[in-house]
Amino acid sequence: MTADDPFAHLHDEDYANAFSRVWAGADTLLDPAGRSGASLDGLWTMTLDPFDEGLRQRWFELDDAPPERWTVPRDCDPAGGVRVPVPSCWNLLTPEWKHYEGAVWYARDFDHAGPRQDRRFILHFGAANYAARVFLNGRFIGAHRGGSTPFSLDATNTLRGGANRLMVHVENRRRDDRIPMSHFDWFNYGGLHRGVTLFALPDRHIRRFRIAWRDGAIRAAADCGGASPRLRIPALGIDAVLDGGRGEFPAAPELWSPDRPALYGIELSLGDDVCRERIGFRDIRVDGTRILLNGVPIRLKGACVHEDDVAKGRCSDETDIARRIAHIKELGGNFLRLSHYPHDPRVARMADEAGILLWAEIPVYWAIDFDNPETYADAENQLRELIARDANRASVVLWGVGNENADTDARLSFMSRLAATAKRDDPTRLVSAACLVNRREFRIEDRLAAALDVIGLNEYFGWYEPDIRDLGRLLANSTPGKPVIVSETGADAVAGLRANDGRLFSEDKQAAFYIDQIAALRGCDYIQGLAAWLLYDFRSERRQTRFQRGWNRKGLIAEDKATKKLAFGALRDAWRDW
Ligand code: GCB
Repeated sequence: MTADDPFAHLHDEDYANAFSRVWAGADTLLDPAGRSGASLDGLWTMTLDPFDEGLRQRWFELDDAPPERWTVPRDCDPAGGVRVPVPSCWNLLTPEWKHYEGAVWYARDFDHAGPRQDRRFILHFGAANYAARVFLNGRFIGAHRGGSTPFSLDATNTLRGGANRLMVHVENRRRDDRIPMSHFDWFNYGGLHRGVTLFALPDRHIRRFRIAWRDGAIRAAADCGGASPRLRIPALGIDAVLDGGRGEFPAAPELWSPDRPALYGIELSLGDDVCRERIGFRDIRVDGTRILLNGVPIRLKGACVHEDDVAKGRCSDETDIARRIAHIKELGGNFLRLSHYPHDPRVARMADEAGILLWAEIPVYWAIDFDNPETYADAENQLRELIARDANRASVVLWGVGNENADTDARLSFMSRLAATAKRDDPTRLVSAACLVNRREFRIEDRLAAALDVIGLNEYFGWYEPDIRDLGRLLANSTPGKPVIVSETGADAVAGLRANDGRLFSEDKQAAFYIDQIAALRGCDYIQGLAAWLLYDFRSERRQTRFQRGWNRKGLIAEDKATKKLAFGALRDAWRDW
C-alpha cells in the first residue's frame, strides 16, 4: 500500500516480483555438520492467505499495535494467527485445512542477544513445501523453491538485539512448472515440515565439506572461502591442515558395508568453528551389468518408502525412521528407495549407522515441464541441494534423477543434463532413474540409459499389466548392458481382506504377486536389485475406490506401520536365497 493510493495493491498483479529474488540454493546452503544452533522449532502462529494478500499488502511490515490504536483497518494481525507447531504439515492440524493448497504465513517471535561484529547469523530451514519467502523484522531476506531440500539465509544484517519477528510465507500450490508438477501419486502436504535453526558462526566458517575415500586415499574438500581448516580423523592417524580447503591422504580405512557399517569420527575446524561428523568410507561402482560395493558384487534388496504418517504427514521422527530400517532388515533387505523426493536428513544418518543402502531422488516425476528453463533450474537446484546435504553419507549410493517420464527430446535433454550434473557434483555415487519400456516389443528401451550408471525399471506385471509372463518376455528381450534395478513393483491389498480366488486388492493376491515376481526375476543376470513398492500404505487422493478412499494400498504393511500383510512374509521367504 502506498501513502498516495491506499488501493494500489488491488490492481498490482506483479506483487510477487519483489519477493522472487534472493533465491537460496545449493551454493548458499550451510551444512550444520554437527554444529548446534538455536532451534526455532516449537509454537508459531499461522494465518491462511489463499489470495496472497500478505504479499500484496505487505503484512510483514505491520506492527503489533492493539486494535484500539489502529488508524486504518487491517486484514491481518501478524502474530494473531492460530498457534501451530513447527515442524508440522498444516493439512493434519485441523480437518478444515486438510485439502488446503495455497499460501500461509507462519510467524514467530524470538529474543536474541543481537548482532556481533565477528559473527554471521545463518537461518537454516530443513524444508518448506513448496516455496518459501522469509521476512525478518519486516524485511524480505530471501526465498526458496523446492519442497524437500534445506536452505539457508544470511540474517546477519537484519537481526536485532532483543525481540525479533520471523515471518515465513509458505505456499504449496500444485503447478505444472514445478518439481513435481501438478499431478503426482502422493499427498500434497504443505508447511514448514522440517526444523528451523539459527546458527551463529564466526565470520570465516565452514559452509560445507566433503570427505570421501577413493582409490586408496581420503579426499577432503571444504567450502570455507579459500581458508585452510584443520582435519582430524584420529582413528586413521590423520591430523592435517587442508591447504586452501583441500587435501588428500593415503589411507586404508575399514570400508563401510551393510554387514559392517564402519564409521569414523572426524573433526574439521577453522578457528573456533568446529564440525563433527561420523563418516563411512566405501567404493561403489558398476562393472558391466554388476554393481560392486568395495569391489564385491552386491544385490540391492528392499523397498520404496514415502514419508507419510497417519498423524504427522510428511514429518518424520527418529522412531519412525528406526522402524523403517527395522522393517527392511526383517524383510531380509539391505536397501531403501526414498521415493520420490528428498527425505528427512536423519534417514541417511541412521542408514549409515545401520548399514542400509539408499537411493535418494528428486521429484522429477511424470509430466514435468521439460521445455521450461526455469523448471530445469529448479530441478537442478533441488538435485544439487540434495547432493550437498547428503554428500558425506556412505549409505547413499544412488542418485535418482527422475521417475517414469514420457519419452521426448526435451525430456532426454533435461534429464541427461541432470545426470551429468550429478556426476560432476559427485563422482562417488551412481546415477539412475526409473526408465522407459518399449511396450510393443517388450524391451527395456530408453535413450536416457546412456546417461545413467544403473537403469531403474518400474514394472507392474501381474498387476497393472496382468500377465506375469510378459515380464519373462521383457527380461529375455532386453540386453541393457548395464545393471538394472527393479525400482518399483507391487500390488494393492487392503489389510485384512482375504480371498483365495485371485481377487484384486486381497492380501492373498498381493502375496502371490510377489512370489511370481521373484520367480520371474530370479534367473535374470542383469537384475541387480529390487525395491518393492512399497513398505507402508500412504495417502494419495488420486485413489478413490472402496478399497482405497484416498490411500495407495501397495504397502507390505498397513498405514499403522504395524499390521503386516501376507505379502511381507511371502516376499521375505521368496527372496531369501536370491
Ligand atoms: C508408479 C509410480 C509410483 C506410484 C505407483 C503406483 O509407477 O512411480 O509413484 O505410486 O506406480 O502405486 O501405481
